[in-house]
Amino acid sequence: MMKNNKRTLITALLAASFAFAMPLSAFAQKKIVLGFSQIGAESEWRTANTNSMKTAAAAAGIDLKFSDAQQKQENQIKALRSFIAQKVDVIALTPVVESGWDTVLKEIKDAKIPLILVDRSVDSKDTSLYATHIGFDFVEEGRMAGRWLVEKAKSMKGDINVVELQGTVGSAPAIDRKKGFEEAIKAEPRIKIIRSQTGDFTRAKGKEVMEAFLKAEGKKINVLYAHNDDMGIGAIQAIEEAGLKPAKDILVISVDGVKGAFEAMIAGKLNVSVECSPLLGPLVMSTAKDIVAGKSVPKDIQGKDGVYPMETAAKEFPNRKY
Ligand code: GYE
Repeated sequence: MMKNNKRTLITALLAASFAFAMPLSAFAQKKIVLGFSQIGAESEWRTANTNSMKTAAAAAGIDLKFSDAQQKQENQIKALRSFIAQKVDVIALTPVVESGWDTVLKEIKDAKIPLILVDRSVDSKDTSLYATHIGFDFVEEGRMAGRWLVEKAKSMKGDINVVELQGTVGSAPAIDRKKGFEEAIKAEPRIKIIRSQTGDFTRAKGKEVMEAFLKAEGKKINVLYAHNDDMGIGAIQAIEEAGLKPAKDILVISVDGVKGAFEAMIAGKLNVSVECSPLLGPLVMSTAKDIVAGKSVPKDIQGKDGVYPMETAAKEFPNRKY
Protein backbone atom coordinates (compact mmCIF):
# COMPACT_ATOMS: atom_id res chain seq x y z
CA MET A 1 0.00 0.00 0.00
CA MET A 2 2.74 2.45 1.07
CA LYS A 3 4.75 1.48 -1.98
CA ASN A 4 1.83 2.12 -4.28
CA ASN A 5 1.20 5.53 -2.83
CA LYS A 6 4.83 6.49 -3.28
CA ARG A 7 4.70 5.42 -6.93
CA THR A 8 1.57 7.47 -7.54
CA LEU A 9 3.21 10.47 -5.94
CA ILE A 10 6.35 10.14 -8.06
CA THR A 11 4.28 9.75 -11.25
CA ALA A 12 2.25 12.81 -10.35
CA LEU A 13 5.38 14.83 -9.64
CA LEU A 14 6.94 13.76 -12.91
CA ALA A 15 3.81 14.67 -14.83
CA ALA A 16 3.65 18.04 -13.13
CA SER A 17 7.28 18.85 -13.85
CA PHE A 18 6.74 17.97 -17.52
CA ALA A 19 3.70 20.20 -17.62
CA PHE A 20 5.76 23.08 -16.26
CA ALA A 21 8.88 22.35 -18.25
CA MET A 22 7.16 22.25 -21.62
CA PRO A 23 5.80 25.79 -21.75
CA LEU A 24 8.94 27.10 -20.04
CA SER A 25 11.25 25.74 -22.71
CA ALA A 26 8.87 26.91 -25.42
CA PHE A 27 9.02 30.38 -23.82
CA ALA A 28 12.83 30.35 -23.67
CA GLN A 29 12.97 29.65 -27.36
CA LYS A 30 10.66 32.49 -28.35
CA LYS A 31 12.67 35.21 -30.09
CA ILE A 32 12.50 38.69 -28.62
CA VAL A 33 10.98 41.09 -31.15
CA LEU A 34 12.57 44.55 -31.02
CA GLY A 35 11.09 47.43 -33.01
CA PHE A 36 13.74 50.05 -33.79
CA SER A 37 12.90 53.50 -35.12
CA GLN A 38 16.10 54.88 -36.63
CA ILE A 39 16.47 58.48 -37.84
CA GLY A 40 17.81 57.86 -41.34
CA ALA A 41 21.22 57.73 -43.00
CA GLU A 42 22.47 61.31 -42.76
CA SER A 43 26.06 60.56 -41.83
CA GLU A 44 28.86 57.99 -41.70
CA TRP A 45 28.15 57.77 -37.96
CA ARG A 46 24.49 56.89 -38.55
CA THR A 47 25.35 54.17 -41.08
CA ALA A 48 27.81 52.62 -38.64
CA ASN A 49 25.16 52.80 -35.91
CA THR A 50 22.55 51.05 -38.07
CA ASN A 51 25.04 48.33 -38.99
CA SER A 52 25.95 47.86 -35.34
CA MET A 53 22.27 47.46 -34.37
CA LYS A 54 21.56 44.98 -37.17
CA THR A 55 24.67 42.86 -36.58
CA ALA A 56 24.22 42.80 -32.81
CA ALA A 57 20.53 41.81 -33.13
CA ALA A 58 21.42 38.89 -35.40
CA ALA A 59 24.20 37.78 -33.05
CA ALA A 60 21.88 37.98 -30.02
CA GLY A 61 19.08 36.07 -31.77
CA ILE A 62 16.78 39.09 -31.58
CA ASP A 63 14.22 39.70 -34.30
CA LEU A 64 14.83 43.35 -35.28
CA LYS A 65 12.05 45.29 -36.97
CA PHE A 66 13.95 48.19 -38.50
CA SER A 67 12.28 51.39 -39.60
CA ASP A 68 14.08 54.32 -41.30
CA ALA A 69 12.35 57.67 -40.67
CA GLN A 70 14.13 59.70 -43.35
CA GLN A 71 14.81 62.46 -40.78
CA LYS A 72 11.09 63.02 -40.07
CA GLN A 73 9.61 62.90 -36.58
CA GLU A 74 6.15 62.14 -38.03
CA ASN A 75 7.56 59.00 -39.66
CA GLN A 76 9.03 57.95 -36.32
CA ILE A 77 5.68 58.44 -34.57
CA LYS A 78 3.99 56.30 -37.26
CA ALA A 79 6.62 53.57 -36.83
CA LEU A 80 6.17 53.59 -33.05
CA ARG A 81 2.40 53.21 -33.38
CA SER A 82 2.88 50.34 -35.79
CA PHE A 83 5.24 48.64 -33.28
CA ILE A 84 2.49 48.99 -30.64
CA ALA A 85 -0.06 47.45 -33.02
CA GLN A 86 2.33 44.56 -33.75
CA LYS A 87 2.77 44.03 -29.99
CA VAL A 88 6.57 43.90 -30.18
CA ASP A 89 8.39 42.95 -26.96
CA VAL A 90 10.64 46.01 -26.74
CA ILE A 91 10.91 49.31 -28.63
CA ALA A 92 14.14 51.18 -29.33
CA LEU A 93 13.91 54.81 -30.43
CA THR A 94 16.55 57.27 -31.60
CA PRO A 95 14.54 60.50 -31.54
CA VAL A 96 15.51 62.88 -34.35
CA VAL A 97 14.61 65.91 -32.19
CA GLU A 98 14.20 66.28 -28.42
CA SER A 99 10.65 67.64 -28.16
CA GLY A 100 7.15 66.45 -28.98
CA TRP A 101 7.27 62.83 -27.84
CA ASP A 102 5.08 62.75 -24.74
CA THR A 103 1.84 61.57 -26.38
CA VAL A 104 3.28 58.62 -28.28
CA LEU A 105 5.59 57.65 -25.41
CA LYS A 106 2.52 57.52 -23.16
CA GLU A 107 0.84 55.21 -25.70
CA ILE A 108 3.88 52.90 -25.54
CA LYS A 109 3.77 52.93 -21.76
CA ASP A 110 0.03 52.19 -21.71
CA ALA A 111 0.68 49.23 -24.04
CA LYS A 112 3.22 48.03 -21.42
CA ILE A 113 6.04 47.85 -23.97
CA PRO A 114 9.43 48.79 -22.49
CA LEU A 115 11.20 51.60 -24.35
CA ILE A 116 14.95 52.04 -24.81
CA LEU A 117 16.14 55.46 -26.00
CA VAL A 118 19.25 54.98 -28.12
CA ASP A 119 21.91 57.67 -28.75
CA ARG A 120 19.75 60.85 -28.70
CA SER A 121 17.34 61.65 -25.91
CA VAL A 122 13.97 63.34 -25.40
CA ASP A 123 13.12 66.35 -23.23
CA SER A 124 10.10 64.66 -21.58
CA LYS A 125 9.81 65.57 -17.91
CA ASP A 126 8.27 62.19 -17.07
CA THR A 127 11.21 59.79 -17.12
CA SER A 128 8.93 56.83 -16.35
CA LEU A 129 8.02 56.96 -20.05
CA TYR A 130 11.18 55.02 -20.89
CA ALA A 131 13.12 52.18 -19.28
CA THR A 132 16.58 53.51 -20.05
CA HIS A 133 18.64 55.84 -22.24
CA ILE A 134 21.77 54.39 -23.81
CA GLY A 135 23.69 57.38 -25.13
CA PHE A 136 26.29 60.05 -24.61
CA ASP A 137 27.03 63.23 -22.75
CA PHE A 138 26.83 65.54 -25.77
CA VAL A 139 27.48 68.62 -23.61
CA GLU A 140 30.77 67.09 -22.49
CA GLU A 141 31.67 66.36 -26.13
CA GLY A 142 31.14 70.06 -26.91
CA ARG A 143 33.31 70.96 -23.93
CA MET A 144 36.07 68.63 -25.14
CA ALA A 145 36.04 70.37 -28.53
CA GLY A 146 36.09 73.78 -26.83
CA ARG A 147 38.88 72.85 -24.44
CA TRP A 148 41.02 71.69 -27.35
CA LEU A 149 40.63 75.14 -28.93
CA VAL A 150 41.34 77.00 -25.68
CA GLU A 151 44.59 75.05 -25.41
CA LYS A 152 45.45 75.69 -29.07
CA ALA A 153 44.71 79.42 -28.61
CA LYS A 154 47.79 79.71 -26.41
CA SER A 155 49.92 79.55 -29.57
CA MET A 156 47.66 81.90 -31.57
CA LYS A 157 47.66 85.69 -31.70
CA GLY A 158 44.75 88.16 -31.70
CA ASP A 159 41.04 87.42 -32.03
CA ILE A 160 40.04 83.87 -32.84
CA ASN A 161 36.93 83.90 -35.00
CA VAL A 162 34.93 80.71 -35.10
CA VAL A 163 32.21 79.66 -37.52
CA GLU A 164 29.95 76.88 -36.31
CA LEU A 165 28.09 74.23 -38.29
CA GLN A 166 25.25 73.00 -36.13
CA GLY A 167 23.59 69.61 -36.39
CA THR A 168 19.89 69.04 -37.05
CA VAL A 169 17.82 71.86 -35.52
CA GLY A 170 16.20 70.75 -32.26
CA SER A 171 18.28 67.55 -31.95
CA ALA A 172 19.95 66.72 -28.66
CA PRO A 173 23.52 66.57 -30.07
CA ALA A 174 23.12 69.95 -31.83
CA ILE A 175 21.73 71.67 -28.74
CA ASP A 176 24.22 70.10 -26.33
CA ARG A 177 27.38 70.24 -28.44
CA LYS A 178 26.75 73.96 -28.94
CA LYS A 179 26.17 74.48 -25.24
CA GLY A 180 29.27 72.58 -24.13
CA PHE A 181 31.52 74.32 -26.65
CA GLU A 182 30.25 77.79 -25.68
CA GLU A 183 30.82 76.96 -22.04
CA ALA A 184 34.42 75.82 -22.58
CA ILE A 185 35.53 78.72 -24.79
CA LYS A 186 34.54 81.21 -22.07
CA ALA A 187 37.97 80.43 -20.63
CA GLU A 188 39.54 82.39 -23.53
CA PRO A 189 37.76 85.70 -24.31
CA ARG A 190 39.60 86.06 -27.64
CA ILE A 191 37.57 83.14 -29.01
CA LYS A 192 34.32 84.35 -30.58
CA ILE A 193 31.64 82.55 -32.57
CA ILE A 194 30.98 84.92 -35.47
CA ARG A 195 28.51 82.75 -37.42
CA SER A 196 26.48 79.69 -36.58
CA GLN A 197 24.07 77.81 -38.80
CA THR A 198 22.73 74.31 -39.28
CA GLY A 199 24.23 71.93 -41.81
CA ASP A 200 21.80 69.11 -40.92
CA PHE A 201 24.65 66.71 -40.06
CA THR A 202 25.30 66.07 -43.79
CA ARG A 203 28.36 66.55 -45.99
CA ALA A 204 26.45 68.33 -48.76
CA LYS A 205 24.86 70.86 -46.42
CA GLY A 206 28.11 71.32 -44.50
CA LYS A 207 29.86 72.27 -47.73
CA GLU A 208 27.06 74.58 -48.84
CA VAL A 209 26.88 76.47 -45.55
CA MET A 210 30.68 76.76 -45.31
CA GLU A 211 30.69 78.30 -48.80
CA ALA A 212 28.23 80.91 -47.54
CA PHE A 213 30.35 81.53 -44.41
CA LEU A 214 33.45 82.01 -46.57
CA LYS A 215 31.62 84.37 -48.89
CA ALA A 216 30.42 86.48 -45.98
CA GLU A 217 33.50 86.46 -43.74
CA GLY A 218 36.39 85.36 -45.98
CA LYS A 219 39.78 85.46 -44.30
CA LYS A 220 38.32 86.62 -41.00
CA ILE A 221 37.50 82.98 -40.25
CA ASN A 222 40.16 81.28 -38.10
CA VAL A 223 38.32 78.17 -36.94
CA LEU A 224 35.49 75.90 -38.03
CA TYR A 225 33.63 73.94 -35.36
CA ALA A 226 31.34 71.31 -36.93
CA HIS A 227 28.93 69.28 -34.79
CA ASN A 228 29.85 66.17 -36.79
CA ASP A 229 32.63 64.89 -39.03
CA ASP A 230 30.51 64.73 -42.17
CA MET A 231 29.77 68.46 -42.09
CA GLY A 232 33.44 69.08 -41.28
CA ILE A 233 34.52 67.02 -44.29
CA GLY A 234 32.06 68.85 -46.57
CA ALA A 235 33.36 72.17 -45.23
CA ILE A 236 36.99 71.11 -45.86
CA GLN A 237 36.10 70.82 -49.55
CA ALA A 238 34.61 74.33 -49.50
CA ILE A 239 37.74 75.69 -47.80
CA GLU A 240 39.99 74.09 -50.41
CA GLU A 241 37.83 75.31 -53.26
CA ALA A 242 38.15 78.82 -51.82
CA GLY A 243 41.93 78.45 -52.20
CA LEU A 244 42.61 78.10 -48.47
CA LYS A 245 44.32 75.33 -46.51
CA PRO A 246 42.08 73.45 -44.08
CA ALA A 247 43.68 72.75 -40.66
CA LYS A 248 46.22 75.55 -41.36
CA ASP A 249 44.52 78.73 -42.62
CA ILE A 250 41.32 77.60 -40.94
CA LEU A 251 41.50 75.14 -38.04
CA VAL A 252 38.89 72.40 -38.29
CA ILE A 253 37.29 70.75 -35.24
CA SER A 254 34.54 68.14 -35.51
CA VAL A 255 32.82 65.37 -33.57
CA ASP A 256 32.24 61.60 -34.12
CA GLY A 257 35.63 60.03 -34.87
CA VAL A 258 34.50 58.22 -38.02
CA LYS A 259 36.91 56.72 -40.57
CA GLY A 260 36.50 59.69 -42.92
CA ALA A 261 37.68 61.99 -40.14
CA PHE A 262 40.75 59.86 -39.45
CA GLU A 263 41.59 59.90 -43.16
CA ALA A 264 41.21 63.68 -43.22
CA MET A 265 43.44 64.01 -40.13
CA ILE A 266 46.10 61.76 -41.67
CA ALA A 267 45.94 63.91 -44.82
CA GLY A 268 46.55 66.96 -42.60
CA LYS A 269 43.18 68.57 -43.27
CA LEU A 270 41.32 68.12 -39.97
CA ASN A 271 42.82 69.14 -36.63
CA VAL A 272 40.80 67.13 -34.15
CA SER A 273 37.79 64.87 -33.89
CA VAL A 274 35.96 64.20 -30.64
CA GLU A 275 34.91 60.57 -30.54
CA CYS A 276 31.33 59.46 -29.99
CA SER A 277 31.21 55.73 -30.71
CA PRO A 278 28.17 54.60 -32.78
CA LEU A 279 28.74 50.93 -31.89
CA LEU A 280 25.84 50.76 -29.45
CA GLY A 281 24.24 47.60 -30.87
CA PRO A 282 25.61 44.99 -28.41
CA LEU A 283 24.70 47.18 -25.40
CA VAL A 284 21.18 47.76 -26.71
CA MET A 285 20.62 44.04 -27.32
CA SER A 286 21.90 42.91 -23.92
CA THR A 287 19.80 45.61 -22.25
CA ALA A 288 16.69 44.51 -24.19
CA LYS A 289 17.27 40.93 -22.98
CA ASP A 290 17.71 42.07 -19.38
CA ILE A 291 14.49 44.08 -19.52
CA VAL A 292 12.50 41.16 -20.99
CA ALA A 293 13.97 38.89 -18.29
CA GLY A 294 12.62 41.30 -15.68
CA LYS A 295 16.03 42.49 -14.48
CA SER A 296 16.32 46.12 -13.47
CA VAL A 297 18.57 48.26 -15.69
CA PRO A 298 20.22 51.64 -15.00
CA LYS A 299 18.26 54.67 -16.22
CA ASP A 300 21.24 56.10 -18.07
CA ILE A 301 23.95 54.03 -19.78
CA GLN A 302 26.94 55.83 -21.31
CA GLY A 303 28.62 55.06 -24.63
CA LYS A 304 32.29 55.71 -25.41
CA ASP A 305 33.72 59.24 -25.85
CA GLY A 306 37.27 60.53 -26.37
CA VAL A 307 39.42 63.13 -28.16
CA TYR A 308 41.63 62.35 -31.16
CA PRO A 309 43.92 65.15 -32.29
CA MET A 310 45.47 64.86 -35.76
CA GLU A 311 48.89 63.99 -34.26
CA THR A 312 47.51 60.69 -32.94
CA ALA A 313 45.44 59.77 -36.02
CA ALA A 314 47.92 57.62 -37.96
CA LYS A 315 48.76 55.55 -34.88
CA GLU A 316 45.10 55.07 -33.93
CA PHE A 317 43.76 54.38 -37.42
CA PRO A 318 44.41 50.59 -37.48
CA ASN A 319 42.41 50.23 -34.23
CA ARG A 320 39.33 52.03 -35.54
CA LYS A 321 36.20 49.89 -35.91
CA TYR A 322 33.99 52.42 -37.73
O1 GYE B 1 27.10 62.83 -34.21
C1 GYE B 1 25.90 62.58 -36.23
C2 GYE B 1 24.65 61.86 -36.50
O2 GYE B 1 23.11 61.55 -32.75
C3 GYE B 1 25.33 61.30 -32.02
O3 GYE B 1 23.88 62.03 -35.32
C4 GYE B 1 24.41 61.30 -33.16
C5 GYE B 1 24.76 62.25 -34.27
C6 GYE B 1 26.14 62.10 -34.86
O4 GYE B 1 24.04 62.19 -37.64
O5 GYE B 1 26.89 62.28 -37.15
